[in-house]
Amino acid sequence: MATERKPLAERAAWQALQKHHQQIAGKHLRDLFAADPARGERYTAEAAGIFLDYSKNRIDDETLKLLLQLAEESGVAERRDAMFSGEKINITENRAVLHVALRAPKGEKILVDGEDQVALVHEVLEKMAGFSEKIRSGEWKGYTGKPIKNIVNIGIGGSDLGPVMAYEALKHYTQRDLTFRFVSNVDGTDFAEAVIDLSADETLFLVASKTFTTLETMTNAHSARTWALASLKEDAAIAKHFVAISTNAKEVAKFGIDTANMFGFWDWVGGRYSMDSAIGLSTMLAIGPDNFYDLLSGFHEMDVHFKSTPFEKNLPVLLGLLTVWYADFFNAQTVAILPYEQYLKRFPAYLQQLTMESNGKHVTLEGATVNYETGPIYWGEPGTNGQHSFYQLIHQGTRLIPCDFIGFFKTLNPLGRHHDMLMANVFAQAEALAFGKTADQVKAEGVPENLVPHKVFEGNRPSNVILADKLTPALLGKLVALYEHAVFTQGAIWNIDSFDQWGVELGKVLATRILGELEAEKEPAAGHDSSTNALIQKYRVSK
Ligand code: G6Q
Repeated sequence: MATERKPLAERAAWQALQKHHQQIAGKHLRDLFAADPARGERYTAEAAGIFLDYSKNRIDDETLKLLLQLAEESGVAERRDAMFSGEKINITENRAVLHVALRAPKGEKILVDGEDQVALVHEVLEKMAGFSEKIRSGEWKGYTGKPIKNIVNIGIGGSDLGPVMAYEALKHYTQRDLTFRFVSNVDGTDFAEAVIDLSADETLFLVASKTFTTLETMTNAHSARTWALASLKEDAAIAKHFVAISTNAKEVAKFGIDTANMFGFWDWVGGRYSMDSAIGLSTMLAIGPDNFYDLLSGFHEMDVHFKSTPFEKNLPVLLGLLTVWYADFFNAQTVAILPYEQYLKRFPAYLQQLTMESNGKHVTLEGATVNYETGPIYWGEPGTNGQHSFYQLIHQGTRLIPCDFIGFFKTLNPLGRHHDMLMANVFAQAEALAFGKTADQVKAEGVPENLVPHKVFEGNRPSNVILADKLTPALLGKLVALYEHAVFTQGAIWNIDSFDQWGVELGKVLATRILGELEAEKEPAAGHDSSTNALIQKYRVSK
């Protein structure tokens, strides 16, 4: 698929965007709206039940034309098609990137090395569904004959963030007599607090690890086994209280989990793209197989939209291009994700991994150092809480922070006027950021002269407003896929490998040597820099 392309900064559209930026940077959203009364309706797009208003961005028709031309010159469509057809586009790991196969309907075919992956996906889904039914109905009994009441997912990174986020997001749909806990950190407190009020004979551990070698997860899994055996006594109990989610059957068996109780996935599922694979077993246990299938169908609907819709109406492409616009031309360093939906409280944290692990790269696919900015920092909190903390800086600070507001027409918990109030805040915040308040407006309110500068809001701060009917399993799938493909679009333009994570791999090996030094009986040789040596020494004498 690799067509020779000019380096990004030499592409015609890129250079035209640089010139165009100089003109538009001086324009205020107030003027752009005044000049085009239909702007608020024109700069919108809708697909799969998700409505995107991107009119409050610092763009005009020329910007859009050039950004779309950039996508074209960068081969976004070709790269997308290569992904969907199972090509090994994760070149540094020589792997296909096929999370889209995880939600492809039964009967569709996607081949990798000649083998249809969709059929494999559905085999695992059916196994997960059978298992979930048994746990949810109480048919599956623990070692002492009691049904399972508590489910503890042990995993980290991609094997934790998706499951946690989905559990919180879909809590409304969960079976409430099951308790879910998630243990990720190697800090013993995480495990200790997760099981403090659980009894082992009613608890099931899901050990979720693609590699089954991750230090944190394996340490927690071993502690879980010790904890469970302290009351269940017999090794034979493990089979009733532990299942594995992994690609590594050998290590699973070594740990002592019967591989009949293993739910598999494949090397083409990246950790941060795995919440809809077997890694989502906790989600399926919580919401049930039917809802899980709905989640997958939502993902798939967005995949189809991304694959088949012209770019000017393509939600992930538009979202991705706008991020490139601010990151590379306005030098914006961050993007704020602001869901006005309490159930989405972990969504910003989830997106942090998806976006930053994918596009936090400094070399191109060919290994050349980039001469442009790549992935921005993603962060956020649910509204309205954020309004009472960090929004101040977004409104009146010196930095440009593009925001994504996410809201719903309907709430899952109707309560008096709460939902209208919540949504009034979405619209008001986006409006205030865009239009601000001039000195004249402030003066007209009778504000004393000396306070006027403090009460002026410059405005011209961009945002997207993303709206949908209500938060359902399908909607969550659409929303996640929307961002997955926006990240893909960015990565394709930046010409980076969005699917490797060498920075994470580094972390996995770094601590091992020092751990030995912290635990050694004999004083270790001072083999590090003077700071690290002194820190190790201080810890050894103080622990
Ligand atoms: C995700 C990363 C990383 C990974 C964790 C857990 O894309 O690769 O976050 O998910 O390091 O890895 P295991 O699932 O192999 O334990």
